[in-house]
Amino acid sequence: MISEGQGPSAGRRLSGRIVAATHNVGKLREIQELLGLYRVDAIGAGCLGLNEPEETGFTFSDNAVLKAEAAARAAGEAALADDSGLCVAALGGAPGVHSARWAGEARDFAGAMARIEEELLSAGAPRPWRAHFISALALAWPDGRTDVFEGRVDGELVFPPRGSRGFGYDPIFRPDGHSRTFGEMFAEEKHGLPSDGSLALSHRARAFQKLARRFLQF
Ligand code: ITT
Repeated sequence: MISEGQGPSAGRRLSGRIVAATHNVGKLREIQELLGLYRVDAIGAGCLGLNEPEETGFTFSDNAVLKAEAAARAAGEAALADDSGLCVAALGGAPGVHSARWAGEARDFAGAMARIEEELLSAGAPRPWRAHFISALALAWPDGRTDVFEGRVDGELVFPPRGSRGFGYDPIFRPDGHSRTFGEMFAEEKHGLPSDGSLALSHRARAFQKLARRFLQF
């Protein structure tokens, strides 16, 4: 049963440890940082020897659910998956759910970022080049229930890429209201989680805030 962040959840709390259903080390680090704030440990799917399921969904949520449920079934414990990507307005939302695929087997994100710039230039897209990141977090419980939370952050693309922090497309994404790219920010700045509960910065931290409100406590 999939719940879009609503419905009966009385008494459910995440604590102790959870499987992070990802093989992406940059993402795993961010998930560990976010859950660590609540003293929950996240163990990567790779460390447990879990396979990477094929991402056959058409939406971020579909793929997040597919990954979380496969890991929860295989591990017999709660699993959290993130499906995310960069959507470029002038490219009709590409690379979107294909963000990882644009970097190929070699995970060549320099090449993927260069391809985005080339496609924008050859389309004659007027600047600023608007884009957003989306993160869908799916939390699959061992009893078959799955909860999904989405976060989004809007901004502009900058070329050449700036900064070497973060991962993936971070060096070309400058979130609205900021002068630096995600690639130039330290992890805490990219998460941008305020202590007063107001809106976080990154797409992943925004999705995580919704999850935390439901299932985590200090
Ligand atoms: P898993 O499926 O194992 O989690 P993946 O890298 O294949 O790893 P996705 O299918 O969700 O993950 O692909 C999302 C891609 O979008 C990811 O590889 C990054 O390149 C990019 N991306 C997502 N979030 C990002 C972020 O916060 N900063 C930079 N790039 C990001």
